[in-house]
Amino acid sequence: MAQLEETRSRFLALYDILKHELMHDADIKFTEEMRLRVEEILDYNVPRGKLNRGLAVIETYKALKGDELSEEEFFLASVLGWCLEWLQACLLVLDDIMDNSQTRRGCICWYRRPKVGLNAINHGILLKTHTHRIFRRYFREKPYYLELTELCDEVGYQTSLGQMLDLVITHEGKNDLSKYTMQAYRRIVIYKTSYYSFYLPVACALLLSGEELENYNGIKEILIEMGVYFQVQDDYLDCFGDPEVAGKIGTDIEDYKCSWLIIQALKLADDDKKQILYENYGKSDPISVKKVKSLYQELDIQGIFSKYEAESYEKLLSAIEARSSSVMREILKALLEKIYQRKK
Ligand code: DMA
Ligand code: MG
Ligand code: MG
Ligand code: MG
Repeated sequence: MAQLEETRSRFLALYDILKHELMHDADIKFTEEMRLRVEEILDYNVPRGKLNRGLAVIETYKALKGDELSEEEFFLASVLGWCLEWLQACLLVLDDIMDNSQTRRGCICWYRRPKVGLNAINHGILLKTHTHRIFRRYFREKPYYLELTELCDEVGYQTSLGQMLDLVITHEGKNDLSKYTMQAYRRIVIYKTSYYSFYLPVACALLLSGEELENYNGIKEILIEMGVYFQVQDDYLDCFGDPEVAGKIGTDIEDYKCSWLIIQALKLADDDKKQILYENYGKSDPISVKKVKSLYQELDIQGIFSKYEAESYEKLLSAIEARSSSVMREILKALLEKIYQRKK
């Protein structure tokens, strides 16, 4: 644990360097005002999260090397880790606008800040372009540069499609809640969450180690399933988590989201209860939201989630144990342990 804390603080220290470089980019004629604005956008949105994805690049790379990293290796893995955190910042800034969210990481959402509003759309794009800029600066000469940029483009594309699906099905669900099936759900969350949250950090570490991604398709499947489990937890916490701990106030019921919880509730509800769901799901008034939550409680959705959580954990663990490489088993287990029974 102490080692992880040390990694985290070394990782955090590099944030300031990357930020400074972006703010003093010789190719751009920055004014002091521009610099300050960029700094404000970055400080608010990039380094204040759990940093799971960024740290996963370093931890995975370390495990693949089987040895302590040199200064140079740690630095490069951290730069790559920060690129994933920059990407995450971009996705969250935009996601909060689309989901009409109130808070993120314990503070008001960026787009709700004074003088931000829909400028946040451009800030999201800016954050994404920063990742390209950092890549170019640090990885251009590396043999894996092309693969790395193509990987990130691919995963960015998949995530956008996932977000598109998330919003499209929400629209369809408004007319017909029966569109909310586990099959539809899996498609959405694999695209919107699994690829960028679980596959991407590990794939980045593999490329950094000089590995070919095509040799790791079995690992990819496990990471995708881990992402599904992670998003089910996210949906659970949206309704039953503590906003103080999670740092965000749930909006899934109000937003008519195809959440894991509503899918389970629809499966269990009799006609009367279904009627209540049809009448109250997707409404923003607190009474309707409360009715949906009470119904979840009546149907013991919390109990069903606990069972799902235990089963998913066991399933993932046995898929991991079945891998032949002990290094890969350790990497995957570490990722799973980090999210098992998470509260934020
Ligand atoms: C998150 O889905 C997906 C992306 C790509 C950010 P979500 O809206 O459930 O996330 P959150 O609960 O963090 O707003
Ligand atoms: Mg959201
Ligand atoms: Mg969303
Ligand atoms: Mg959510």
